[in-house]
Amino acid sequence: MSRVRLIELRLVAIPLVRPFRTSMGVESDKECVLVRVETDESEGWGECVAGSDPGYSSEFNESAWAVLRDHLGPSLLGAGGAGAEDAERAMAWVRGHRMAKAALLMAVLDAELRADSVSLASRLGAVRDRVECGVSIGITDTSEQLLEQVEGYLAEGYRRVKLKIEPGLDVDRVAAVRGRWPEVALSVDANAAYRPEDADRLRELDRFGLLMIEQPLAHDDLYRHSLLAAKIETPICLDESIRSAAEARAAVELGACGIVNIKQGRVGGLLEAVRTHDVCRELGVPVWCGGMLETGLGRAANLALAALPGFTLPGDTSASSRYFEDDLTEPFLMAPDGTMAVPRGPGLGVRPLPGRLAACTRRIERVAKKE
Ligand code: NPG
Repeated sequence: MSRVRLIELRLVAIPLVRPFRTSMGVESDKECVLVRVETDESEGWGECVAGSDPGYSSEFNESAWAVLRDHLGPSLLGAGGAGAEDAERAMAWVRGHRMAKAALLMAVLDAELRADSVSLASRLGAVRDRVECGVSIGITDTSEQLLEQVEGYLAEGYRRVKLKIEPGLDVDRVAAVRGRWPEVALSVDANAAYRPEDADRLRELDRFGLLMIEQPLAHDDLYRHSLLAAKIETPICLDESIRSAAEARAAVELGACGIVNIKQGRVGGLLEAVRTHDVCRELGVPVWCGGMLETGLGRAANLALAALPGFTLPGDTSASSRYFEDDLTEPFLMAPDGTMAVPRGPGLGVRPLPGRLAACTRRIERVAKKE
């Protein structure tokens, strides 16, 4: 493909159908940075998974904007090569800022693949046309509200339900859901809300036959996850702690987790996500595709990734309607059997709808070339 000659950043905001509460706070709107690149032959779009504050990771929209505008973007515009691997290399000097890198890389891949008429799914090594969908449910005010939501999502066909938990809103909530649906594939996600001293409390979850408990302890504490894993029966899945294929290997070899959540943004992009998948596969560890309340752009990328062979558990790849009245792209629909089609058009296979994009855009800025 030809070189990237223009990079444009765009901040968009879309209301969520219902506020999403986790142990880190509440989100009512989805606000994120989109990246658009132009080459001589093509155009590509990327979505940054950072949120408006540095609660989930140290990155947030304004940090991503700044590093894309002042460092990553100019490095890419000044780089020699033209493909996605070249783009990855051109950005490698910047430490961290993985979500920002991932967004730019997604746009470069989209442009490259559109020019070549190849789908992202094929490029990454997808082996299936449909993926199994799970749904992640935020913390509710009452157990009744939680049961109501679970009931609605199960009626839609979701194949796995994940409940957000935090200390005090955990065992009873899980008991309520398990009591009503003894067979449903159920998991919990703590977003690092527990401390190592909470092991006894977490052990109480063992009786519910959960698929996994996700990220119970601090994001930077692999060692104590490994100690906790020896004390509880529920498999531990790591999310925030895994920022690269190398960290996935370390976590698994240390015994800190038996399952890995892969989010392309968290690990620095789709190529590193594939490498993370490959490492986990080699180590015999199942992976699944996490979600960051993405718009249709990021969702398309997640679906392509989730179609790789090691993704053996349903992902947080829910239908557009679970998040938005109106998505930025044509909506992603889930079939009643709880599966969703992997986009097969060139690149991401979707583009923002011009009217929706205009309505959601808050700010646009072009990246200037370094003098
Ligand atoms: O369906 O995209 C989705 C949401 C899945 O629970 C989900 N995401 O910790 O994994 C997470 C959580 C999250 C969402 C974290 C937004 C931070 C921001």
